[in-house]
Amino acid sequence: MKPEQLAVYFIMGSVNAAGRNPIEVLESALRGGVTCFQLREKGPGALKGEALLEFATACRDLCREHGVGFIVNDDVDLAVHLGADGLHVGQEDGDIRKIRSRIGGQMILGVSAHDAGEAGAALAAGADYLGMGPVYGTRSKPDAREASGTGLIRDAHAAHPDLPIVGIGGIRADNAAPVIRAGASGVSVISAISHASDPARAARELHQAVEEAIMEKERTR
Ligand code: FQP
Ligand code: MG
Repeated sequence: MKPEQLAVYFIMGSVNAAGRNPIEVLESALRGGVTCFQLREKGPGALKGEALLEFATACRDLCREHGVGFIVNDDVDLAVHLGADGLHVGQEDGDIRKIRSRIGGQMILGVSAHDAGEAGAALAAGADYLGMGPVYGTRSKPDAREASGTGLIRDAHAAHPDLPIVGIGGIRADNAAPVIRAGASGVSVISAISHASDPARAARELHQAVEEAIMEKERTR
């Protein structure tokens, strides 16, 4: 995968849209310039069965229209069924090698990692990118670990410079730059876009912050 795809990585499920139509929130985020989307249908009120399939299909089609990667969280069967561009799994979601063999070599595989050891193991098992965090505090994931800051990204990037990393957890436009400086290719957000009064604008501001940080990094290299 191209690391640029991770620049502004939006994650959302139907329950994250702050009472609005989630498809409209996604549409707005895509218009604002998110570079990747993960469907994470999870928590109280999450869609299941036919309703999930219908919602997921609408998300996939919208992402396709905008030429943005569509990644499914956790659900291998759903990812395969929809012909998603990718799948994201965490350390508790099963054996990464087995998952890689189920989705085949073409589909993007993202893996959550919390230290350089998990990063190396994920790479060896076939991960295309890592999600690392929570960088700052988060309220979007009740079972999230303690905020880790940018140090873990720095360590994992130093150990595996060719493995793209996206930072996650409490990231907004005004605190995104240190994540990029630490070596991440992008930032991943749920609430910074899905709860924003203007999701397109929130996406645009994140995009600008990430682009500026990347250019700064290239200048000082
Ligand atoms: N990083 C990313 C990404 N996406 C995620 N969903 C996670 C980390 C968290 O399995 P996990 O993955 O630890 O928890 P959950 O399945 O509840 O999300 F890199 F894509 F930003
Ligand atoms: Mg998971």
